Amino acid sequence: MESQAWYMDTSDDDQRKPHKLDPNSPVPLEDLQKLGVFHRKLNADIYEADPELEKIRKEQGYSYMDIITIHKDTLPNYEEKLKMFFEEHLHMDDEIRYILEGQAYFDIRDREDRWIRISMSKGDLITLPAGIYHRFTMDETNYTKAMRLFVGEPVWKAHNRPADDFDIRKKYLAFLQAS
Ligand code: KMT
Ligand code: NI
Repeated sequence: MESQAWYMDTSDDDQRKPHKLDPNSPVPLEDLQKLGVFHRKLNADIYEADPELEKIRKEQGYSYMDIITIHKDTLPNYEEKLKMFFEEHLHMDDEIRYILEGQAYFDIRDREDRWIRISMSKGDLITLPAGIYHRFTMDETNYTKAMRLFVGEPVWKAHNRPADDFDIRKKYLAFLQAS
């Protein structure tokens, strides 16, 4: 699969633009995996009855799911929420998102604290590990519909950076050391 992730430039231009370096500096899937980030492709056309998705949900214990449509006409407090999503943060649990329609970007920090941008479009399922610093943005199409998966009762609370004193952050850093 062609790489859908790249190192970002540092320009403060519109967050919805790709922000690729020139020349582009792609990040292979294996490098994402070493950061604990898993990115795979499913068939979103059959998400309502997809045996592959069912299998992943069973194996990973993703008991909870809902669907969020991110568009200015469908998401209450759209601008405010987009601002929150783009604040660098971490969670106490894995963030699992499956893109059903449209597209968007997840940005994650690598071990040298550089931003990697991951392009997500229809069929992409991503798991960001608990404790990783990340953020989310729409791209220039301004529309995405995503499934949110969770182990048990969802906790959406985001802890903005700095959040280095949390055990989950220390645990993630220990994982990086070992991987
Ligand atoms: C988060 O915590 O970063 C998000 O929930 C992103 C938006 S959901 C597609
Ligand atoms: Ni998040």
